[in-house]
Amino acid sequence: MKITNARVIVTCPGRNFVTLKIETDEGLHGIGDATLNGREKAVVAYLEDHVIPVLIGKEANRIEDIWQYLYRGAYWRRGPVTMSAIAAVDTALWDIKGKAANMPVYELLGGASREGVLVYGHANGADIEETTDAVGRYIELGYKAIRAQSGVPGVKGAYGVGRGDLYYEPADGTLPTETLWNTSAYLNFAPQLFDRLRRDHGNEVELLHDVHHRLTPIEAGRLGKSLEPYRLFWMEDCTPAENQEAFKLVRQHTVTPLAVGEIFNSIHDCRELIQNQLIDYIRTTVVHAGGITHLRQIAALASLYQVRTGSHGATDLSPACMGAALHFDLWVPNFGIQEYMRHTPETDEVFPHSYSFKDGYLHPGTSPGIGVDIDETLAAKYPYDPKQLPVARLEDGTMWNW
Ligand code: CS2
Ligand code: MG
Repeated sequence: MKITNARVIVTCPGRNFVTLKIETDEGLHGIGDATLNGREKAVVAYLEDHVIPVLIGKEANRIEDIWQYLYRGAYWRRGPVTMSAIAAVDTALWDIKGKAANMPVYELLGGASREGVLVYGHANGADIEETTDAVGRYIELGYKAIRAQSGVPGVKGAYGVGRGDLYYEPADGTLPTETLWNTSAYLNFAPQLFDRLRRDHGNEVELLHDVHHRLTPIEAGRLGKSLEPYRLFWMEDCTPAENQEAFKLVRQHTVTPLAVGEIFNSIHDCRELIQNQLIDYIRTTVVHAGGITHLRQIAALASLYQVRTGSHGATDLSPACMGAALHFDLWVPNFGIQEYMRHTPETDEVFPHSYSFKDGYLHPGTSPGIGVDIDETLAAKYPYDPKQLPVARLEDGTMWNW
């Protein structure tokens, strides 16, 4: 089965998505997500200029060889743009292989290891009152695990206070919006938030929190310690991870479980974190970390150190990524949790899919392949709308991590 055609589809049904569609001489096609929030066109160019020309004529069955060709064969390795492009090819080829075998991708990987995929959604609000109400609404929807973010008194533009209840959209301007950050105010406030959430909602619901790279390692250690009484499922991205050793300092000071990895694109970004057991959950995703083929390697390494998966699944990852992720999650032995921010009804229409949510769990469905397709006619009705992620500064003007 040869690859006869491949093309990139850019659509904006509520937000921008980049999708690669690969077609074969046997009439089967597959799709893969290539969306990199705020950098969409860079991946489009990489795919169109450097990837698609070498795909035409290749054997669609040879997923591993094509992965190696695109990764090892290219002199310039790794990085979010390259790895998102490779991920899109990889996902589309797994989709095709599943369709050719008439099996859902989780069967090709080794079969289901569980009945459903535990997911968490985002509850957020401008203050504690709004956030606790939002957590209550998620509990009513059946969620067993909920990420809670709140505006911080005195901080203009705390991370994670999104627009809309079920979707999450931080990319909001043609130029980056400037937000302000105040670490002291945040560190004083965060324990108050979780104290209130435990008092209002009890101990059964799993609570998660995203620090979004805002703290230094010692500050992160202090936050983790101060949140211990509220038994978080995890504290995410507590400090930037370019220096993997930084997490040693955090780990020394707290037993709050640590999650990191949504911006990683390779096993080398997390190898030391995993091998030194500095984290509990690895958040690499199908779309930004080289597809199912590479995610499988990361998960295998993680399994040796009792690190479990907790893949990124914000609204800016398309349904094609979510579908592929759910096949992976249903199979992977060391599964932890899957992030699940919903898509708008317009997006769901553009990407018809077989996955479904019930009682806090998602299931990928049993359709052959990844169980997600793209309606190209509908997609064409939503033209690309350039949007950038915000930036953050300290109150004195110093650039900070968003
Ligand atoms: C966030 C992301 O979901 C998360 O944990 O950190 O939503 C992130 O802000 C966006 O995906 C950026 O595009
Ligand atoms: Mg995050």
